[in-house]
Amino acid sequence: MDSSEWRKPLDQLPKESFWDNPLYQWDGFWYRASHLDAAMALRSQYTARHDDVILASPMKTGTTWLKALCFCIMRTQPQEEDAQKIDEGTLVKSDDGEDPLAKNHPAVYVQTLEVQVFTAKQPLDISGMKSPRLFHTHLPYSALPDSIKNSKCKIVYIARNPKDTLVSMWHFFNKLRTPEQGPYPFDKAFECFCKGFSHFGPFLDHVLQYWNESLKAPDKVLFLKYEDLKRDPKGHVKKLALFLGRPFTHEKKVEEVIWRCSLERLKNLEVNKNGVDPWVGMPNSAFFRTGKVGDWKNMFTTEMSERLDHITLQKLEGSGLHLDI
Ligand code: PAP
Repeated sequence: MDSSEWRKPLDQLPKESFWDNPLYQWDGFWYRASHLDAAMALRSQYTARHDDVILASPMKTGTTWLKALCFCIMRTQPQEEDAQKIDEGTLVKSDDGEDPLAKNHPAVYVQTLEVQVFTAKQPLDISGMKSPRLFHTHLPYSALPDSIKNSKCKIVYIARNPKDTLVSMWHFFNKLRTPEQGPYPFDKAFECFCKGFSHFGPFLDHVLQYWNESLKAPDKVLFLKYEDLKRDPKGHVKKLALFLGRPFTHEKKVEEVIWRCSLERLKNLEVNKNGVDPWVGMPNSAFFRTGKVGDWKNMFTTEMSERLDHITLQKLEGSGLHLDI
């Protein structure tokens, strides 16, 4: 058995602090204790189906957007073989015209395996779920269950430039702080991130693992970048649909999916303005902020920017991957 298959008790794992809370290192990555327990349960209990779709991401790189897009594509776009039958009139496409995204946060429809499914108390029974199943995970590629790696199921990954990711993370975790605590000092958050101490970090190792897998198996792992989706949503949403085996045949449909999943629309829906997620008690609104590329310029000093650029370039050197820096 692989030595990384089992983990030692928490008090024997390397420990570091993320914003004054403990993170534990397992097999090269940092986890909160509850995420680590869930990851172990997932590794031992998840059996992939060949038609599962797994979305993967570090934190704050466009997870919610990707969840909405894939959910919308898989709900409204027929699989390739069915599309022809629909055109021929031998199959009736069932689209009730209602948009579930108007009623719930995308996380309700695409659950994160280590947060909502393999929870410490009682894992959900997903064995009876209708195919194709659509899940999400923040776990690094190396920590995924073998059954995901070895089955034919597809993985869609979304990465983002590290500077905007950090700023997005800073705003998000500040929402969990009391007014007395005030925002966590940004320079300390920056240090933490540069050292790789973040949930499921080091960030760049996480990104590189999936990047390398996407090069080895492009039919299995699709690697997307937040900035590319922003720059050319049509091109990338079409690519995504094609990868999922549900290519668009009508331009108008692509535009509709992009609109349904747009930050502007989702952010202003009642459920996302006022709802609270039932799993960790976070307001839904915390997942929708500015979505700006280059928002880091409002927080970074020149020195910070140069230092993180240097770390990024050094880490990605020779990989063929370029992140907007
Ligand atoms: P998660 O990993 O905790 O689920 P995630 O959804 O990846 O969070 O990150 C939220 C970021 O995605 C926010 O970025 P910002 O802080 O820089 O603004 C959020 O605004 C952005 N985001 C959420 N939904 C969308 C969307 N539909 N389109 C574009 N960006 C989005």
